[in-house]
Amino acid sequence: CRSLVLVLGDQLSLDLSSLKRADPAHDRVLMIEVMAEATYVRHHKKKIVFLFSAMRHFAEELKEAGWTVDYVKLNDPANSGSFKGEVKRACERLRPQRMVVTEPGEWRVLEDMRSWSDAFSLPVEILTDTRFFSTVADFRAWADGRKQLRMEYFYREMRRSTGLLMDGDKPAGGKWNYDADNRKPAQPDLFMPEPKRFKPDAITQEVLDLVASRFSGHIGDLEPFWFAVTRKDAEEACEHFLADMLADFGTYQDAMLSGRKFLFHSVLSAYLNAGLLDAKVLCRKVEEAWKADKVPLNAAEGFIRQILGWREYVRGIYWLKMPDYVDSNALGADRPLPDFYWTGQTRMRCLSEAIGQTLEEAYAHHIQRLMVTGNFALLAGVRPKEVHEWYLMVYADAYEWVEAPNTIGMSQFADGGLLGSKPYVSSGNYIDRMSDYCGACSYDVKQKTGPKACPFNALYWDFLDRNKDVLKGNPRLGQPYASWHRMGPEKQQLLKESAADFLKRLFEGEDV
Ligand code: FAD
Ligand code: DLZ
Ligand code: SF4
Repeated sequence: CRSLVLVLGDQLSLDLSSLKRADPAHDRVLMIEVMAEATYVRHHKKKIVFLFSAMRHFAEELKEAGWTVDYVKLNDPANSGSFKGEVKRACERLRPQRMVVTEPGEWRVLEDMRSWSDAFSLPVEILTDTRFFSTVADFRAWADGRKQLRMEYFYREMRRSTGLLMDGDKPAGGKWNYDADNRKPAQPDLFMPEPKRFKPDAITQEVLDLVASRFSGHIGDLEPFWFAVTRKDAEEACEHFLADMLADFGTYQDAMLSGRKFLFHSVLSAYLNAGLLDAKVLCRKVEEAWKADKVPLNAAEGFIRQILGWREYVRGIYWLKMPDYVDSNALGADRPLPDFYWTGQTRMRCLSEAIGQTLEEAYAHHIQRLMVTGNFALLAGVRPKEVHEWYLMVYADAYEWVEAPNTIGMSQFADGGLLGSKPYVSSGNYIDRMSDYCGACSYDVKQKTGPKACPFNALYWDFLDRNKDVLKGNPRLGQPYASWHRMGPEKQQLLKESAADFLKRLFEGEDV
């Protein structure tokens, strides 16, 4: 063939820049299921099923659109197990004049790709990923020379450049951000919507069997498997969200409820990140829904900010700071990840809920990731890289470009405040306010010290005290440090002893 177009597992879009550069009449598409990608961290079983099934369905979609696709399945006896090995075999088989690929989402894959031209003696063209609103170069230019990077300012630029929710050069409604109207706790409600679920078809069933036999040692429940694996179904899930959930998205964005795994969240991240949904189209649809008076502005703005703001911002930070970023450890945290992250078995109800549903669904919503599992790891002083690998492994939407900045930067403050202005830590009080977990917990959120006290309480103060050299100058932590000083040495000592006692029991493997 003339050009060989490699389409990666998270590039499942007909509008991909590499496909646009090629011609179905002369060129060939290569898609490969490889062991190395499924095991460089041992991904959740559901994540592997989702991706392999979505890849197989996308290959069918490409064929219907007139492309010739070379698809290598994981269990093909000749499969060499890595991208490089499979590209080598494809070059020998198809003798292309050149290769075309859209830039990958992970630094390690880009590094690998950069070696292919020499290794296989052919030009390898690596194209910009136009599925994002901004490019890696745009972000670098925006960041260049700034003393401090903050999402909010980047987001305003993005609103201006895209015109999304703009009224001329002013933000729609007069404010850039409507978070003051959001962040309400939710009440159990029988009529709360649920995300759209889909029945596995024959292709998905075959992948379920493959993953059951080849990845039995990986964590997570394989079934029930209900994710969309085709563009059509992902679009249906999206329409369902727009019609039934978006209106309350902003209001309950930070809420958590026992047994309500999704609340008013979209559960669209896995589809967006794999290419089944287009972020630009989705943001326009949300804007349309607001213009048609179907959803309030706080919901539309809150949702668009997550995608146009946060999603683009974290990607920019990733490419600005890799490869060192994932080794950041500004607070010198050096404890191992507690065992219960792999089982969900802990008496702390908030953690057993968040981890339990993660193992079941390969999904937890943002505030669970940030203020429950992330908060606990940060308070307990867990090595950021171990926390990072856990998040990369357990969520169906996790690729390093989006997961690492969220974990290393936003959640673990391991980059020392490059991505965000303060560490997201809280005592049990915050979790109690935003959820109904504490009422059913074996710990008492109101007690500060002693064996019955909510562990987040003493750990919170211990964290602040332990990291005071790095954190006490942070203007956003002025109030907590002032409260800590007002407590006086005796109370401080009790809190520190309580934290030390809990950490000792935790890492000695006692049932906490
Ligand atoms: P919704 O709440 O419905 O939000 C809508 C969309 O906004 C999401 O689908 C997502 O595309 C985008 N979004 C929201 N918050 C963020 C954010 N902080 N960064 C980037 N995009 C965002 N998101 C991932 O897509 N992959 C990850 O691997 C990932 N790892 C995370 C790790 C940690 C420690 C934390 C705190 C957050 C992480 N996030 C990650 C961000 C966020 O938690 C998820 O995007 C969100 O929970 C996905 O669920 P949803 O589709 O229901 O989101
Ligand atoms: C996550 C993943 C997995 C599990 N398997 C594959 C695969 O077999 N083939 C493939 O092309 N992509 C896979 N992926 C997604 C890649 O890891 C992803 O494309 C890179 O990490 C770049 O983001
Ligand atoms: Fe979590 Fe503490 Fe509440 Fe228990 S009491 S659910 S440990 S915050």
